[in-house]
Amino acid sequence: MLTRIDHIGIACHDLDATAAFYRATYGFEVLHTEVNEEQGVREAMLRINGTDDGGASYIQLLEPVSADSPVGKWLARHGEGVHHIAFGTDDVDRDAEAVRGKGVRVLYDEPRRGSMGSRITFLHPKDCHGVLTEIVTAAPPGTAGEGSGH
Ligand code: MC0
Repeated sequence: MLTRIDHIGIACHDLDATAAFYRATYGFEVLHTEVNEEQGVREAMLRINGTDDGGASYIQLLEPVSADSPVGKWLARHGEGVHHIAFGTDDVDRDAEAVRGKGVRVLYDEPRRGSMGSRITFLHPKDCHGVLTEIVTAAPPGTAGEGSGH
């Protein structure tokens, strides 16, 4: 069951400058940074609040590592802005299959590695009224790399 907004992913040209904006404007601090080569991003997670299920909600800043990555292509066409939303669940495998059964294209056969050791999959934006949608199960407490990954 999808129980929370895990994060909102925001595409940006300069991760450090964008993080500085969020810090100076709202007081949001970067909890974690890492490079995810498979996804083609350098990313920063800004924790906004805890949630009822023990999880948390984040702003995720995404800087592409190459022009032909999903975020690089998105930036070239649309410029900076909201790239995707991610719903949190305790079981991404189960919920991805449930969504697939409703005729929505799930982009991965098996969930892949996401931020802070999470397991993630994506739903095709053309099947979701134009919104690239992610489903994510956070790593169990104590197993994720909080702090700077790379
Ligand atoms: C592309 N489209 C989008 C979109 N990206 N629509 C809404 N939101 C987005 N973010 C639309 C394009 O405008 C285009 O529509 C159509 O989809 C095809 O786009 P394309 O540029 O030709 O690209 P494709 O088809 O090669 O790839 C699109 C697809 C890809 C969504 C399949 O971007 C993908 O696999 N995304 C999932 C992975 C990802 O985004 N990783 C980066 C975040 P028109 O109408 O113009 O034809 S990594 C992350 O978030 C992590 C690490 C984490 O959360 O832990």
